[in-house]
Parts: sequence; structure tokens; C-alpha cells
Amino acid sequence: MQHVMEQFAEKIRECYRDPLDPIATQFMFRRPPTVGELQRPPQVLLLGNHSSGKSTFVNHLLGAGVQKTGVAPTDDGFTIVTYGQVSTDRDGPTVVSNPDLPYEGLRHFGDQLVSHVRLKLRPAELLRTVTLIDSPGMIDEAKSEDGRGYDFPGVVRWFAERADLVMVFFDPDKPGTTGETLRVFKESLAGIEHKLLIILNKVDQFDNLHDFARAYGALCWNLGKVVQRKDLPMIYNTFVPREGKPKSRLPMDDFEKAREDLIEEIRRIPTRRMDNQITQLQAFAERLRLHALVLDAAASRFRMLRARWRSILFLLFAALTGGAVFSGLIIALPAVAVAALAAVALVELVTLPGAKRRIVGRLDEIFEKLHDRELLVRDRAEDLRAMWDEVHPHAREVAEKRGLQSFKKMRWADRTVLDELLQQDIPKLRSNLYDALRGGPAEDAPPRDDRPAA
Ligand SMILES: Nc1nc2c(ncn2[C@@H]2O[C@H](COP(=O)(O)OP(=O)(O)O)[C@@H](O)[C@H]2O)c(=O)[nH]1
Ligand SMILES: [Mg+2]
Repeated sequence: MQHVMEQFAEKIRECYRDPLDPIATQFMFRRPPTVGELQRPPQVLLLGNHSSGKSTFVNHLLGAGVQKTGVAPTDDGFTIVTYGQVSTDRDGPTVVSNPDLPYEGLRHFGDQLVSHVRLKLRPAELLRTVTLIDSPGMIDEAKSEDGRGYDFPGVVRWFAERADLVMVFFDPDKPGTTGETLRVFKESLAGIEHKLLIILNKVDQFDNLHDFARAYGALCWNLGKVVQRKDLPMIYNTFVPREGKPKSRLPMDDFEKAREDLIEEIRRIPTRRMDNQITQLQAFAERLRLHALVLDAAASRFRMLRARWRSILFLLFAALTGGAVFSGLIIALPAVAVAALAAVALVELVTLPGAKRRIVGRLDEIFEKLHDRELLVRDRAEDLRAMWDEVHPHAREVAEKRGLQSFKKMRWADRTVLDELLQQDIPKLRSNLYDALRGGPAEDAPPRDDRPAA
């Protein structure tokens, strides 16, 4: 399976390399993800109150005592647990200064954070495909926020953006989202709700169903205030069995099942990641296409206008010179030359810049015109408009800063390749991925016709 996934990854990289990167450069669109970003191993970030059972869960997943656990706040750092044939630990400064590891970006959060980062290499099978990141417990008191000495929500955001799954643990003692947890939801997890898995952990601690229902209700109530989604995310109610501990009084079967589902989600990450990367590729290509088409159309409007003005000037100059020569008024030629120069200056310095500003101000109209047919289809119209709203500010900025005259005309071949990529290649890549997951033909399967053409 790993080999098949590697083939998909290579195809995705190929699409970025050609045609997307050259077109993105030509129209100054944002850069595609780097090879390093595309190749980084799938990651799971574990967040939650201190003592909510994150480290215990990590140990359970790996079947080994990798992380220290305990009721007292034993751990105040970020621990990256990844695959290594020999068990070794590396400290923060070594981790962030190693260019082969994808953690150099953490350096700008300062020495205080770096000294709280640790990398553990362990020979556990699961780590071959997934990297786990255990985090310091969030503290539910407002005043504790300054105590860490680094930007905690910022660091969480950094990890969360690069993770494929973010697990947020709550426990019976603190099913609320106050203090730091609230800040983290608002500042670090906004916009990545689709990666969140919410866990009400340690359910074996409840004495009765009534207590469980109260805690579950409190958690839902609190999440409703901070998670920006129309529906409530799925909550996994579970626990990690520990040796020698008394059995819970609640029937545990469903909670055991939830833990199995959770672990299955983690095992599925490599394929989920590939699916995400195809979605990311499609989103990039769709936005690049909009950006490039609109700027190209604006630039050609401007070029046409400029050509028209230049021919008017030329004709005017030719007519005046001809008139002067034919009517024998050679003496008037210097005056004609001065008038021509003044007209050229007026057009180049006033009229054309004004026209350029007007065209840049009308990108919306150009977008509407280019997509008039597509915009008649209702579902498509909403998506398209939302996408254009996202792309517009950058397109406008580029047009204002670079000037429309600097864009080379978009080649017809590039346009066709972009359309083919969106309408055929990417949907086919996705259906091939689904086929491969089902164990069917991985190569050159025809696109499934129930997938929407992009
Ligand atoms: N009853 C119960 N206790 C748990 C469970 N998971 C962890 N614990 C205990 O809770 C305490 C804190 O766990 P730990 O994993 O260190 O929490 P962390 O601070 O989130 O990493 C430890 O004493 C664990 O033994 C669980 O599912 N049920
Ligand atoms: Mg811990």
C-alpha cells in the first residue's frame, strides 16, 4: 500500500511541477506547496487539558511506555514521537536546526519554546506511517496564559495546520472549554474544524449514567460556543483500560467500540492524507485558473485599449504632418511635433494609467463575463463566487503592483492543459485512489461518472 501511495504522491508532485508552477509564476499566484511539505509524514496532534489522558493514549497506541503519565502536570512540552529503528531522544535545539526534519519553522517562536520541544524515535510499527505529537496540558485559568513564556496558541496553530488529525481530549473533571482551551479553539483551531476529533476520555470514571450525561451535555454546550460549524462534531466517548484498576459501573462496550473507531481513524491517516492532498491540488488549480484567466482578460483589455490609443495618435500625427506638407506649411511642422509629443504624454501619463485603474477596479465584472454560462447553474454559481471572493484580493493586489502590461498573454495550450487537469486528470486521480483503497485497479481506471467534473 505504501508503494501505491508513493505513486499517487509522485503524480500530485508532477501536477504541481508542470503545468501549475509555471502558470503560477507567470501570473504571480501563490507558490505551490514545496516537495518537503508534500513529503512530510502524516501527523496527529493531541491536545487537551492536563491529565485528560493524552500521554496514556499515546502509550496505548504504541503498546509501550513512551510518555510519562500522571495526575500531577508531569509534562510541559511538545513531544514529537516518530519512527526510528533504535530508541533515542533528541532535544529541541537539535530538532529545530536539522534541515532534514520539518520542524525548523518552530525556531521563530523563540528559545523558550525550543527548550520545550523533544523528539522521540521509537521502533513502533504504527510510527512507520504516522507521527504523534503530544502536547503540554492546557490550563483552565486565565492567569496561567502568560506563564509559559512563548505564544502557546501560536505554536498549537503551527502544529495543527501541519497535522492531518487534531485530537482534543476532555475528561470528566473538566468537560468545559474555558481559559486556555477556549483561546486555543478560537485562535489555533479556527478554519481547521474538519481535522478535529473530539474525545470525552476517562469515561470509566463516571459512577453512573446521570453523571456521564451531565458531563457530555456540558461538553456539547461549551463546544457549541467555540466550534464554528453548523453541526456538532462527532464526540468519541472512550477510555484507556489500565491494569489493576477497578471496573467501571457503566456498560463499557460502546466506549470500547469508540476507542477502536478512534484508532482506526489514526490508522487510516495515510490514505486520508492522500485524499486531502488531491483536494488541496484541486483547490489550488481551480483558484489559479480563476486568477490567471481574469488577469489575462484584464491585461488583454488593457493591451487593446493601448493599441487603440496608439493608432489614434499615429493617425492624428500622420494627418497633421501630411496636411502641413501638402498645404506647404512646412513652417508649422515643429508645432505639429510639439502637439504630437504633448498628445503622447497625455495619453501615456494620464489616459492609459486612468484606464488601467478602471480595468483593475472592474475585475469583478471581468470574472462575471468570463463565467456567464457557468454562473447560470445555481450550485456552481455559489461555489464559483465564493472562490472568486477568495482569489480577488490577491489578483487585485498583483494587478495594482505589477501593472497589467507586465503579464505575457496566456498561451492557449496552458489554458487547455489547466482545463484538462481540472476536468479529467484530477477526478481520475481521485477515482484511482478510491479503486486502490478498495483493492481494485490502481492504474488508468476510467473516472467514476458520479464524481462532479471540476
Ligand atoms: N480512569 C482513567 N484514568 C485514566 C485514563 N487515561 C489516563 N488516566 C489517568 O489519568 C492521569 C493523567 O493521564 P496522562 O496520560 O498523564 O494525561 P495527560 O496530562 O493528558 O498526558 C494518569 O494518572 C492516568 O493513569 C482513562 O481512560 N481512565
Ligand atoms: Mg501528558
